[in-house]
Amino acid sequence: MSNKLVAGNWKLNGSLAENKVLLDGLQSPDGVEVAVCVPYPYLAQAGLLLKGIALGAQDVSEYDRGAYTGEVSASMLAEFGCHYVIVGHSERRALFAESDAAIGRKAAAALSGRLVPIVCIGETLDEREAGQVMAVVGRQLAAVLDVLGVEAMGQVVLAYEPVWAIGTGRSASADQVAEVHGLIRAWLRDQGVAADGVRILYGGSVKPGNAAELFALADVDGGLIGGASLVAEDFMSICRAAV
Ligand code: G2H
Repeated sequence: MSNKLVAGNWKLNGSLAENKVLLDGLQSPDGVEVAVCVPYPYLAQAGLLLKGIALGAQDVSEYDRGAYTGEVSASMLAEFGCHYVIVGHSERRALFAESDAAIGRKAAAALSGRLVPIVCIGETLDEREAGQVMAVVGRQLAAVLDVLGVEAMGQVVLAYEPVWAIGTGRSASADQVAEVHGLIRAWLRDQGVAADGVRILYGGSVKPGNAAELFALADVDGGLIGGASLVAEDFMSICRAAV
């Protein structure tokens, strides 16, 4: 497996002035790949200021061109220097009614536009308490696999983000993360995907204080970082924990 990947997800945060302070404070430590996924209007600014850090977006259209008001295509993101795009974040699933099938189509559109999709999967607290973690995660993965096929599925990055751990300050425990990441890798292998090459990130209240423990787990290949990616010192501390 290549170096771990630590990706910041700024969500709906930032301004030109705030971004400059944050971006000027980022450097990629040796031995880890760092990315930041910024709101669309800030792609150009981030592209200019980032050095040795990959650029990403937070969503992409399933369409490439045409009468789709408000949409942004993978080829447009690639023109702005994006390498990654987050697809199917739970906030998009829950607040913007994105279906499993649409997320599969977005992942395919990203790959067609030569972007690497970071596909988010994860269960709600009710689903976890009902013992349905892998039923839910497996259903979300299967929808993407259906669209991509086995070979392309090996090219995506996955982010396991239990919904109950997102932005709550309550990360999943190391045992919970280790169990689900292992099950995801086994699921991929069972489908014939080259599972060992798929990066599986953990996301959900990763902070400087818990990053090293989570990144040390066998099937954790990095992290998707929300709130803590908005403070350069915290984000850099998390990135160093992935070396
Ligand atoms: C999960 C994560 C980033 P946070 O959404 O995708 O956010 O680290 O704030 O929980």
